Amino acid sequence: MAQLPPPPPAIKDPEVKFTQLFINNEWVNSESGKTFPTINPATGKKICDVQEGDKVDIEKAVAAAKKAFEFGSEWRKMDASARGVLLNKLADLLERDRIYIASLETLDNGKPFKDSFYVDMTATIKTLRYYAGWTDKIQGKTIPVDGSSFCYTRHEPVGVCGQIIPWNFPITMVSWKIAPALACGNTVIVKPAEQTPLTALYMASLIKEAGFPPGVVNIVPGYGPTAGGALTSHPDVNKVAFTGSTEIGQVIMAAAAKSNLKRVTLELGGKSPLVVFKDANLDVVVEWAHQAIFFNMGQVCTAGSRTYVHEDIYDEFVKRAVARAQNKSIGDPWDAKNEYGPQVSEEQFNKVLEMIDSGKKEGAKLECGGERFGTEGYFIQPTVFSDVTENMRIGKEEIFGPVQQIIKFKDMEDVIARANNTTYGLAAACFTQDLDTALEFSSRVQAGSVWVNCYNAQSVAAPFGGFKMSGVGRELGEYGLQQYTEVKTVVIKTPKKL
Ligand code: TXE
Repeated sequence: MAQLPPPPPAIKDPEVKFTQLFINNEWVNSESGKTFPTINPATGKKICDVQEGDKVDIEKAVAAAKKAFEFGSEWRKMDASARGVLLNKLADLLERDRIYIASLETLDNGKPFKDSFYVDMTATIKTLRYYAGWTDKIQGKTIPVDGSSFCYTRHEPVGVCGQIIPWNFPITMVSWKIAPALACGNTVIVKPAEQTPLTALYMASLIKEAGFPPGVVNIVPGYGPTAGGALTSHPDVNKVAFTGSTEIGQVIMAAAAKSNLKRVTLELGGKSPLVVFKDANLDVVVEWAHQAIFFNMGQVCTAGSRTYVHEDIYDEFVKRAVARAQNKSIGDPWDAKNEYGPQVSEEQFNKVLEMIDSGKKEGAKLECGGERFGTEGYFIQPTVFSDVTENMRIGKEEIFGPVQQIIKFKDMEDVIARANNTTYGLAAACFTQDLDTALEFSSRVQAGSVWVNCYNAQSVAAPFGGFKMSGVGRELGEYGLQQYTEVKTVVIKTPKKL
């Protein structure tokens, strides 16, 4: 974990420039005239009102996206390499406005400015550039079928894609969704999370500035059951990509099945095990395990929220983990000395405090934290529980907050059985000096990503997604492209065997 230099000065009161719906490269009000407020979680005060998209607005956006996708349209005629140029141009514009966008993200989401600037913006820009490079490398095959025929495959865009994203990495999630979709030549309608719509809307202005044709990208803020629901059940939407809770993932898959069997990719929740074997180097592991759960105030789908520690080193690990959590600087997200800001919303704040309460009631040992921090905004003290077992709610449910659960284990058999005894399967990690232990754990654990002697080691070039109820399909990397193409087989009769 490299130490980053201090970020440049933030814009602490960034002007909100866009609050309307972005449809067909135009800014429009919602048909109903309704708006909804977006809140600064560091203060609990309203930032501004945003136009509230609903079914009829989604219908307009879908019509625009469908038109932009028609055969012979500007987008369909565009060379694949030119799509790459546009994606790179968008990345350039994000670089240009990086301080402003990172500031807007911190205002709307509450995450420390240094994280918005370094982590979120870096990931966003890299994702766009990575997929910009793929646009003219998406290739089919020629296949030696029997008989006198020439057979080849084309990897064609799926069509109109609905993309529904959460609030924990708002702008990064927009890039994860739109970059592979556009690289493959699709058109999209993005519905940002209602808690954090502002950076997605600003990005819409850059999409227009970059020169994407009208209707290729539409961004419609609104609530889940209304705007989101309309997108998932629309018959002209060919694919839906969603990141959010497992519960809503199931709703989305059902809506997709019922409407038109649209393609579905889901990136859902987790309860990821981080396993510390007894030969691990405690000097570094305590920090990895700490970051694994406390990064982004615990609001990470891959959060290492079950910390399994071998019984021989358990007490020492707990002591050090508690000392590290107590040492955390928390508060004003604009202040670069703070590692940690508020939870995103009052709802999430209450949910996390309720989970902490359940841990206390169900007999886990509260080592530190457990309460609200300060008197304004949605801050929660870094919280550590020891003596946690998987029959407690904090041992099995996703908390999505700054709450570390430390669980004791005996040996490989014990920890593998317990790590896998969950409906989730997003990520897992182990810390050990022994290669055989690392290899055995990596192959037996049921998770889409496994990290050895590190955590959250994600890269845009490597696939990401969940086993079991943590998701369907993979995002990022070359695998991420498969979710945005249909494979077409073309067979041409030839007069001779060629
Ligand atoms: O998620 P939702 P919420 C988990 C985390 C968190 C819990 C609830 O445990 O505490 O989910 O958070 C849209 N049809 N994650 O309520 O509801 C919604 O508007 C279509 C994990 O915020 O899943 C938003 O844009 N769309 C996660 C998005 O879905 C609907 C990140 C996510 O909201 C909809 C966030 C519907 N019926 C929360 N209902 C991760 N995997 O990283 C809601 N939405």
